[in-house]
Amino acid sequence: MEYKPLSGRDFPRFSGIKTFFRLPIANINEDFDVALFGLPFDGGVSYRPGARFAPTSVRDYSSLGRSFSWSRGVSLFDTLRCADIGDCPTVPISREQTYAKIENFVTQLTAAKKKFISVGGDHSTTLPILRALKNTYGPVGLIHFDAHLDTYPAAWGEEFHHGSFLRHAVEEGLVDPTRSVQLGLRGPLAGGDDLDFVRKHKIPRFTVDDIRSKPLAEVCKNLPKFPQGPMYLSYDIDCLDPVYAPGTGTPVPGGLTTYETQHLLRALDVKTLVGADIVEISPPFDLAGLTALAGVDAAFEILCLMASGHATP
Ligand SMILES: [Mn+2]
Repeated sequence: MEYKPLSGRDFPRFSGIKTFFRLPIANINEDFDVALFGLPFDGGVSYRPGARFAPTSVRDYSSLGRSFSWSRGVSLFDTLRCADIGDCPTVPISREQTYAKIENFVTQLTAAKKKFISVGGDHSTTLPILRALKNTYGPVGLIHFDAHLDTYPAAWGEEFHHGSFLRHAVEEGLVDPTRSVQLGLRGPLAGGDDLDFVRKHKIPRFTVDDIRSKPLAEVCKNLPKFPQGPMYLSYDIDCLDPVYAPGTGTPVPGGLTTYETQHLLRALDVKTLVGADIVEISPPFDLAGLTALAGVDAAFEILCLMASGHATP
């Protein structure tokens, strides 16, 4: 098996069974490098639901995906063997059972020595992924694209929701804060003390103001480098301005452009990216597929980033 997308020359891009990037469907233990899978769960949202439908929508729009990165000069699917392994099982009415299933699913992937991109799902799904990674790799470094800090306290008496994954990840020792960075943050916040957690743990941050205050090339040059240790990337689509990603649970005006996130992703210097997720795409609130397409674009850039190092931990 070659693990390459179905040719757009033989089968037009609107035809064929919809998998991520028209890749073959595979079992976890087959001989490929990177697994793409869906994570259809939105039981952790605090406002607009719908992210459970994201894997289907992103698969659909990924039929537009191409292989050759012009900026890197790399043919992605010649460098990395990628496959769609279907969806992680979830329980729509139980966050607890879903967390157990996600942790088990990702543990199988790491046991099979596979890197992966998960297409969520709301941001609460990142925590059980990080728990699974800790069992294999120890604490990982985190590259976190988001409008929100995601270090918020319990909501309605519930600790685990889509705005608290990072607080739990740090408190549980799943993430090494000093080997991490947050990008795309912006206000308004609930209160000034929202920043206490990230300040206390010294998590480096690039707000949208930080990114816009200098030429983009200069910002890209000054991003932190991650030359060692296993790294994980979590891409919340709401890092983008709602103009670029209207279909999301908690949109925040004043965000990044797709062009800026492309350049930030290309500028990252990461030796070993073991996994990534793209979360918070809500197709019922999408317009003309813009948000799903932005998710496809992020997936492509993240796969290119994985291909750029492709070191095994
Ligand atoms: Mn988030």
